[in-house]
Amino acid sequence: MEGNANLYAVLAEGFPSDRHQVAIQTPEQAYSWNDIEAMSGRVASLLHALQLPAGSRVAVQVEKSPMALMLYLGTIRAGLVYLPLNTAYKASEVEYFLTDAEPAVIVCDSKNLGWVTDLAQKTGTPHVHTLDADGSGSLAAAAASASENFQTVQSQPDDLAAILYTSGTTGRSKGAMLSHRNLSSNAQVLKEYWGWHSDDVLLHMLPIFHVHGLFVASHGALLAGAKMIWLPKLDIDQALAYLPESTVMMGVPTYYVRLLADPRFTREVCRNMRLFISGSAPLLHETFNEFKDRTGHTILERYGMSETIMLTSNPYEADAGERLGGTVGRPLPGVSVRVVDENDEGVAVGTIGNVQVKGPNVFSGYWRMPEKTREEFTADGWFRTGDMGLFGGEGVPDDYLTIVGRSKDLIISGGYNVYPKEVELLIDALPGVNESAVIGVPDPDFGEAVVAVVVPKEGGTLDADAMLTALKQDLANFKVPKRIHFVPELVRNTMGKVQKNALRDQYK
Ligand code: MLC
Ligand code: AMP
Repeated sequence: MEGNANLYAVLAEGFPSDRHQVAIQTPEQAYSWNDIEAMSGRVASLLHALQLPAGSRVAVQVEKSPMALMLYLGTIRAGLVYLPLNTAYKASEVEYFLTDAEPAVIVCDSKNLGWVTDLAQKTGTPHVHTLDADGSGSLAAAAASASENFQTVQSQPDDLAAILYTSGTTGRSKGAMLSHRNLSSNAQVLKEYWGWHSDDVLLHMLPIFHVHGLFVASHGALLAGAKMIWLPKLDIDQALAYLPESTVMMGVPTYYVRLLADPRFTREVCRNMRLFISGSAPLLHETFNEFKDRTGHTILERYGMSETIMLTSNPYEADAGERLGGTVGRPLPGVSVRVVDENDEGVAVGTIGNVQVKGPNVFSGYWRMPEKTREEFTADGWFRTGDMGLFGGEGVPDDYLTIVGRSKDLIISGGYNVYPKEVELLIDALPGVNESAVIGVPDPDFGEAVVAVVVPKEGGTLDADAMLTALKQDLANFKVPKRIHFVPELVRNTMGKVQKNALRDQYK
C-alpha cells in the first residue's frame, strides 16, 4: 500500500517479486515469501477480528519458531503493539509486565498455560492463546480458519509498534516504546550500511524477544528479500552445518567465543560468508583477533540498545575505513551521538564521558513513565544512554566511538542484561540474609557472570545451594548468580555506598 508507514508495509517493499522463493529455512521445513504473507495475514485477520482498540498490546512469551515470527509480523500488520518477553522469565517476572502493560492478548507456551491463565485473570488480560515451539497451539489453530488476505492496517509513522522492556536501575523494568518510524528508519539505514542484498543468506540463531534478533537481524533479511536459516537457538553443531551456505551472521560475543572454541570452525566453513556482526555486549580484543586469524574475517562490531535500536557501526565497505576491534565505529547515517560531561557539555575527542544520542531511531519514551522519560532526555532532546564512552583516542579515528563502561549499574551476561538491584532485592528478602551486593565478574563464555556477595544475619549461616534454589523460583536463570560469596560485611565508601569496584576486583 503506497504511503503506508506500517513497518510491515515498509519491509514488504523489499520482498522479492518471485514470492515462491524460500524466505525461511528451518532444519525441517521451508517457507516461501507467499507463506510469510499468508501466515502473517492469518494472524493479523485473527487479531483484527478481536476489534481491539488501536494501540492494544499483544504480549508474547513463546519459543522461537517461524510461527512466532508470523505472530510478530501479524501483530504489526494489524496495527497492534508487539510486546516480546524472554522465555526465561518466571511467573512473578511476567506478572509485572502484564500488570504494567495491560495487554489485550497474551500468547504463551502451552506448558505455561496454567499460570499464564491465572495471571491473565488477575491482571485482566481478556485473550490467552498458546503457541509451542513446533508451531502448534490454539493460536495456529484459530489462525488456520482466518483469512490469509489481510490488508495491512494504515499506520502513521509515530504509531506505536512495539514495547521492549528493559530493566531499570531501581529494579523496576521500563517499557521502551518504539514506533513504526523508529523501526523502519533503522532497518532502512542498516540495509544500505551493511550492504544487504537479495542473494544474502542470514544464519539466524539469536532469540527473537530482544532488539538484536527480532529487529536488527530479521528486519535486515526481510527488507532485503534475503533468505533466513532459522534455528531455534545457538547450537554449534547446527551453526557449523549451516555456515557454509550462509553469507551473514549476527551474534552476541558469546556466539563467537563458542564458535572459536570448536576446532571444526575453520576458514573453509566460512567460505561463503561476507559479514559477521557482533553486538549487545563488548567484544573482547582477543576474540576479535583470534577470529581474524582463524577465518580471515574481521568481525563488524556495532552498538545499540532497546530504546534506540542501532546507533553506531564499524564500516562495512573497505573504502569507508577500517573495522577497529574494541570500538563500535561511527554513528549511523541520520543518528547523532555526542559524549558529554555531567553538565551535558560536550567533551573533547579522546575524553571519556556520557554517551547521548538523537535520531529517527530513538524511542519516544517509557511506557506510562513520563517522569522517568523526562529524566532520561535532556531539555534539547538527547537521550542519555547510560553508557560511558569516548570518540577517538589512541590510534582511533576521531569519529569512531568506543564504549568503555556504564554509568548505570548493569551486568551484561551472554548478551542478556541483569540489573543488580533486582537480584539484590530478592536475595535480601531470603531468610537469614542481612544484605547483599550483586556484581559482574569477567567470564570467558558469557563475558560477565553474575556473582552475589552476601552478608548473613549476625550469628547465622546460610546455605548457597538452598539460596540458589529459592532464587530460581522467581528469577530467570540467566539472572541467578553463578556463585555466592559470604562475607561479614560489605566494603562501603565514606558516603555509605557499597564499593562495587572493590568487590569486582576481589572476586574477578
Ligand atoms: C543461559 N544461561 C545464562 C545465559 N543464557 N546465564 C548467563 N547468561 C546468559 N546469557 C543459563 C542457562 O539458563 C543455564 O542455567 C546455564 O546458564 C547454562 O546455559 P547454556 O546452555 O550455556 O546457555 P545457552 O542456552 O547456550 O544460552 C547461552 C546463549 C544465550 C549465549 C546462547 O544466552 C543467548 O542466545 N544470548 C543472546 C542474548 C541476546 O540476544 N541479546 C540481545 C539483547 S538486545 P541452568 O541454571 O539452567 O543451568 C541488546 C541491544 C543490542 O542488547 O545492542 O543488541
Ligand atoms: P539492552 O538494554 O538490552 O538493549 O542493552 C543495551 C546495552 O547493551 C547498551 O546500553 C550497552 O551498554 C550494551 N551494548 C550494546 N552493544 C554494545 C557493544 N557493541 N559494546 C558494548 N556494549 C554494548
